[in-house]
Amino acid sequence: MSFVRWILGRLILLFNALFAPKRTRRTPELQAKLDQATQHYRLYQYPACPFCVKVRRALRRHNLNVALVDAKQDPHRSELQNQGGRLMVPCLRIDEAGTSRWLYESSDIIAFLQQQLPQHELAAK
Ligand SMILES: N[C@@H](CCC(=O)N[C@@H](CS)C(=O)NCC(=O)O)C(=O)O
Repeated sequence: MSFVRWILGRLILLFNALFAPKRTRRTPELQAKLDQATQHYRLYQYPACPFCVKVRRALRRHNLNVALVDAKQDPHRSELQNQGGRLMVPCLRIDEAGTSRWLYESSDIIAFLQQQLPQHELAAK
């Protein structure tokens, strides 16, 4: 069973690499502004998890530079479990005003990230 899961994981990674979405292009000033906001975010994920791939594809499509951490490795694994409250990926850690917010659910993470985009880009989607 774990072998089948491993094969499926490799297939997901292969298709993801073959059909990678095109990155949104924006001015350096606008990109720098977004990079400033996203430097406070960190995505806890597993490389071959389909829900994580979904979020990583959205990050790429929207050209958002968010640090990725492998939640299988410590200290990330225990941070996610103890501070986030659940060992489930993907989870977006949002560090703001001295506190961390832990956002689970791939669709909610993508919706949150889209809210950070400039209005004109959202209108074009
Ligand atoms: N509905 C969730 C599903 C996420 C999910 O099932 N992730 C798996 C890895 S592929 C997981 O972390 N499972 C552990 C658990 O559910 O406790 C989403 O869309 O993000």
